[in-house]
Amino acid sequence: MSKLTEMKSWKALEQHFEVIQNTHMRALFAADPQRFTTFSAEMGDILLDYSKNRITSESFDLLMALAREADVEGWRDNMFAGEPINISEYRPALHTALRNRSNKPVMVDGENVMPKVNRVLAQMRYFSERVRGGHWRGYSGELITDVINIGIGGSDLGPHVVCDAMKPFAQRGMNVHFVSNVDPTHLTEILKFVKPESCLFIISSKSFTTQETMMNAHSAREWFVNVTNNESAVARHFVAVTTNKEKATEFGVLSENMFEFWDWVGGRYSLWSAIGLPIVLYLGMDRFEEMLDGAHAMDMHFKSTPLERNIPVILAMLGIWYNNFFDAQSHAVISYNQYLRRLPAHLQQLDMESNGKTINRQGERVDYLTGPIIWGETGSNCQHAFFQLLHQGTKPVPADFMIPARTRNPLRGQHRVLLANFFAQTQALMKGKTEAEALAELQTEGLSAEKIAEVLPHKIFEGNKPTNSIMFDKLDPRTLGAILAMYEHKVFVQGVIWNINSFDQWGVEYGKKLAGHIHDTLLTRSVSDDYDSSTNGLIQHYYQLRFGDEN
Ligand code: G6Q
Repeated sequence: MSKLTEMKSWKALEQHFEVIQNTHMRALFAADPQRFTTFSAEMGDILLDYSKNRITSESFDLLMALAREADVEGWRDNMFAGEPINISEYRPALHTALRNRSNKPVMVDGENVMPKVNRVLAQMRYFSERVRGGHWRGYSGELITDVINIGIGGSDLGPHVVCDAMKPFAQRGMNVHFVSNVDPTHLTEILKFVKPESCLFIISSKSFTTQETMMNAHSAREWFVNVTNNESAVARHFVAVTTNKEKATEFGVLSENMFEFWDWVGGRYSLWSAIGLPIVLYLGMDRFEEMLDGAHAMDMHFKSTPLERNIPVILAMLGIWYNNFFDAQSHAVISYNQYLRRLPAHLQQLDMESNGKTINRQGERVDYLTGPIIWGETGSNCQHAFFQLLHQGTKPVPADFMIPARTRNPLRGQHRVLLANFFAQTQALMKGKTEAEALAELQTEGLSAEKIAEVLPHKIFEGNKPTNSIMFDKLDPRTLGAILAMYEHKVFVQGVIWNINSFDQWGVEYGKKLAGHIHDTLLTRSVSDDYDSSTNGLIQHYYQLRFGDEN
């Protein structure tokens, strides 16, 4: 494969960009009344309208040519086939096998992994039915009412976004909590409101060595034993999700209460595995399987739909267009759905941990931009905050807007107002407001000519701000599964184009080691010649604040 910037389609896109950068979407819509039909795609009940993008049919064809030239189809097939595409960790990336509802064999090193995937799913069903049905109780016979997941990063963000989003499907009387931060406040504030007798702790850690998770797990265990004065009840109230059985045993988890997953499941792609256990306890296994079904449907769409109608591919290539040709530094995700308020946090990890890379697959430094900064909030809240920058700021921010057609909570027509805002914002971002339109508006307000001249420049909106609109019927487990899988594949396609490995995370691994030495320094209340003067100055300042003269 030739270098990205030397590809034929890349060069053609560079030339095409010179024309398009001066074209306004208003003109494109005026020229083609069929633009919505031309530039929209569907999968199940998910509609993607990408007509409000700075593209023509020629731009779209060139982007698809780039996807072909970079061999997106070949890489996609290799991923599904279990090839070791995670080249720096020598392993496949097989989150698709976790939701392979067809149950067709998926081979890793000559072994079909589907029997073990199914075995853990069956274990999750059995365990969750016992807990939810009141057969598995706390040591004193109380029903389990509070599931507390202790995990961080991939062992937290995925299940957390799903549990939040699927709240209407939760079992009555069952609460779920997520503890991730090593800041003791996180755990403490949760433990204040629960009783150990009715709590079930899930220690979720692929490695079972992550500092934050292990600190929180040991503190929770200590709290449990202190309050109950019953060490032998730990095994009944602590279960583990991990690839490291040995460490989980050392902690005191019984082997029958361990839920396994495998090194070919990356942390940020793991919510479909046993890491989804809090989801299952909160919603039930049937709902979890519906979510797997939705994700599998998106997998099949991604695997077999021609690139031109393939939703993850389209989203990915539009992202490449803005990232690499318009120099957009970020991408916003705005969901007009309160249940999806944690989606940006999950997508931040998924996207930025996967594609925040500078070195290509051949070990060389890339000379083009890779993964964007992902951010976002729920609408309509953010209209009253950062939308000012989207409308009139100097930075281009392409955005995905997302909304269900129907709400689960009909209240005095409020959802219709939400929809109106959704439509109005994407329309305004596309159209903008011309000087003539702004002038006409001001004139109707009866301002003096002098005042109008003063204020007019501030009332003009350039428009031409690209958005994707994603609409679905109702937010349910199936649709949520499909949406999450859609973003996973989008990120994968972009990684292929940028010729990077989207499945390692050495920056995160580095972070896991960094604090160790400094923690030893803090324990001995010393400073170190190894540190720079800023770090030593800050540490001394901390000692002064914390210990004062006693230091
Ligand atoms: C995800 C990352 C990272 C990881 C956490 C937790 O892809 O690898 O976010 O999930 O650091 O790791 P453990 O599950 O091993 O505790």
